[in-house]
Amino acid sequence: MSTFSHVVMFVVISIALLLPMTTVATEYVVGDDSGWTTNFDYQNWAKDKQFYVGDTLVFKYQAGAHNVYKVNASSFASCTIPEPGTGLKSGHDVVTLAAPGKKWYICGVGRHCADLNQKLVINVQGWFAPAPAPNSAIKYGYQTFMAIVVIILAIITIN
Ligand SMILES: *[C@@H]1O[C@H](CO)[C@@H](O)[C@H](O)[C@H]1NC(C)=O
Ligand SMILES: [Cu+2]
Repeated sequence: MSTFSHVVMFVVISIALLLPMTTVATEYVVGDDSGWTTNFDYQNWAKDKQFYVGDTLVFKYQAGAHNVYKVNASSFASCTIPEPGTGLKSGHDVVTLAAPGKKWYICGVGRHCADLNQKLVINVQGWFAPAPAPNSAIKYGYQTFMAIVVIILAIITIN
């Protein structure tokens, strides 16, 4: 295998891996125009969305009025924040969904979580997660396509 084909393969693989992050990652403003607030149904907001690794959540609110704590399932159920003061509180908190799986977020102010429903749970899918919903077909198709291209290139360059 020549140095040239090594370089070509490196470039193609790099583009294949980086492109989805830059061009297909989706930014979700939690609650859309309502932002991060009390008495909003975040489960209803999340239910039709497909969250993927690399997507971002933006929690928008008036700084001081709310905050954002990433918690586990049991803390989510009981509305218990971890160490006070460790949450996000800028009023424009951007969270990158770095790993697949369930993610739980609650507001740690007063009883906003316990009494006023200010809590969000989402399920983040990896790029090769099985059975994507129809509206994620483009993202999923791209990854599959690039995986095939990389495999074919690898086979060609090895010979
Ligand atoms: C959930 O988080 C709380 C607070 O950080 C911690 O005390 C608890 O052990 C965790 N529970 C599980 C099941 O990980
Ligand atoms: Cu709040």
